[in-house]
Amino acid sequence: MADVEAALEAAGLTNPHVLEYVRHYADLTGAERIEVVSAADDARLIQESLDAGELQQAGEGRYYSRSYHKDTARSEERTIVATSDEKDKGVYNNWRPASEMKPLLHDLMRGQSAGKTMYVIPYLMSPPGNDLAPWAAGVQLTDTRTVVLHMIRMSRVGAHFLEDLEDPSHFVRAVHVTGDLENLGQGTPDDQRYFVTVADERTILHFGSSYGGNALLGKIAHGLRQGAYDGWASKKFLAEQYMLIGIKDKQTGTDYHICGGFPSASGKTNLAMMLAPDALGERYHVSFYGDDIAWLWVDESTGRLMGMNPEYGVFGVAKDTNEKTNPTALASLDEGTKTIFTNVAYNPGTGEVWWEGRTKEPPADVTGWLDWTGAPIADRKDEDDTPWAHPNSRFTTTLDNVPNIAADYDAAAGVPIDAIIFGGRTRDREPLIRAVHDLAEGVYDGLTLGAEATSAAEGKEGVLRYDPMSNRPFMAYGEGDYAQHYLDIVGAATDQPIFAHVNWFQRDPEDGHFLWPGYRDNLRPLLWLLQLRNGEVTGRQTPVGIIPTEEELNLEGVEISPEDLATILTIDTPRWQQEMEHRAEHLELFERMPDAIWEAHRRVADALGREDG
Ligand code: GTP
Ligand code: SPV
Ligand code: MN
Repeated sequence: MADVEAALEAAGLTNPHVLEYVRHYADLTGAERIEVVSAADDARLIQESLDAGELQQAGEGRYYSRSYHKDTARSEERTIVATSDEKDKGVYNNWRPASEMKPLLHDLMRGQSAGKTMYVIPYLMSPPGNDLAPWAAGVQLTDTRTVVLHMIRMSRVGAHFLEDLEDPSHFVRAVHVTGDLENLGQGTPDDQRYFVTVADERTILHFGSSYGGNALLGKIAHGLRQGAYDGWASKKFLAEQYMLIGIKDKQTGTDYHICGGFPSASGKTNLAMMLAPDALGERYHVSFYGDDIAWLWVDESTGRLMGMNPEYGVFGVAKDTNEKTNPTALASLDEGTKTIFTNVAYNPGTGEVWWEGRTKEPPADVTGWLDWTGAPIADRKDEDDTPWAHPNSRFTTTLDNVPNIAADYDAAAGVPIDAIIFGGRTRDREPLIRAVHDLAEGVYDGLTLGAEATSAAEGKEGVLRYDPMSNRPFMAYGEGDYAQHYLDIVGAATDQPIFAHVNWFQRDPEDGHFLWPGYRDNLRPLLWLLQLRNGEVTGRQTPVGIIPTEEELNLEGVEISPEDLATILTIDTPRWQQEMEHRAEHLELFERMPDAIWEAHRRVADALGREDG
């Protein structure tokens, strides 16, 4: 048996509550060795993974990995929030009693680490010293070395984060056991996987995957599900699947901050890494604070709504990342960045990687190229047009590799929030941008976000569904209570942010092309939003918010036809009237939905009704 105490002590981890927790799970899983890791262990662990064949070299200072072919995305069905109070049951959180889930997970994990090392990862999901740091400390246990390497990139890792806690018992206990991936019945009625957050005990128990949000427990499980629950239970904060950016107007010297939620694989990373379009680059600069998670709170001394990114890295979608769409991303995953690629196409002979949309055509010379499953491209039949890379293949890199990282991203204070935006893949109805000044209408708009699901979750791509606040897969407690908590937190701020709904994904009904060029040009509607907030433009009032006039949008250098532009700046009233009926049904699903949200719904529905005149 492993000597837990000696391992922790040698690593300077003396917190007795950590010792008790690690000892418990080392006993339960039967781990043979304990190894406490810190960020400084990265180079050694990389070398060990290379030697063991878990990683391969992808050029100088970059690495390639492949996950088991049935383990390539989050599983929403197998993800559960458990507590001891049935009142926490929502529509989307797959609530189960803690008394049922804990023994079940313990049974699944029992003895699974026999002969293996249990890595102990002390981490912090916030900039050090932040107001919310007391909810940000955690210790992940894992049996998989590449999960450690991902955690080192995605969160701040080191024993000291657990040594200086005000309440030494107040940290998240996050246990990850991979299990025998080849015998877990993924996607069958006999599925053995369980990804459980026991939210009222601040304990995360994930069994049956070594991929992404299923396995890196700081990110989604703590940063979103546990964070959301803690924010509500403490009445102090919101934890949202939001990107967070700064926009500097170099002419006036003003800094703005915008955060916002788009569902998984719908453009947060791309927006956060946005390079201003050439025509606007002299005047504006976009800086990256976060691309996937933001925690929001009100600063007690200034009364302002503040935001920060709890993460330390980027777990980005590879597909369609190229020089034109996202040069910033390419720089952040260049050689020497220690980026880890997962499930892209790989050429072991040359160390090159490739994914759909990296270049227009795949490499012409297929010699040596392997698809994401490891099968040689050269052996493919001519008619085989399956993608070389998995659609949810990703790159993992740290924030300090991101060229537009904000100078103060690591500062304790966080940044004041001027605007909150929602968006998703919506092929019709939703215009380029529509702004909403009223808090309840903004929250209502977020709650009724409808979008196409993506391959970030198993078996869901293209399905149209409501995804409240882009948080559907990460909801931790009842949606009505969530809406009230959101109104309370943002409502307590002295200077209210403006809300907006954006859509980069409207398509031509005939040939399917995207009407808006997107990517770098997405800065334009955001600049309009800030001008609207400043009273510099007035836009055009519609029943569903204020939309820009063509003259107000800075379109210098944009390639778009007049017809396409007119479509994305138009409200299709009959289509919206239909939508309102679906929204009413959607909101009725939730218990304790605040009156203010229903009132907002009725105001919008009435305004649409009046359009018929
Ligand atoms: P998660 O990490 O899963 O939460 O995803 P995300 O929201 O950060 O999505 P990301 O920015 O990685 O984008 C996902 C996909 O959408 C990528 O394939 C992008 O190339 C594509 N995409 C992003 N922005 C745009 C845009 O403005 N227009 C179009 N057409 N595609 C976009
Ligand atoms: C998402 O799916 O929204 C992600 C990727 O950010 S994962 O970490 O796998 O959840
Ligand atoms: Mn995400």
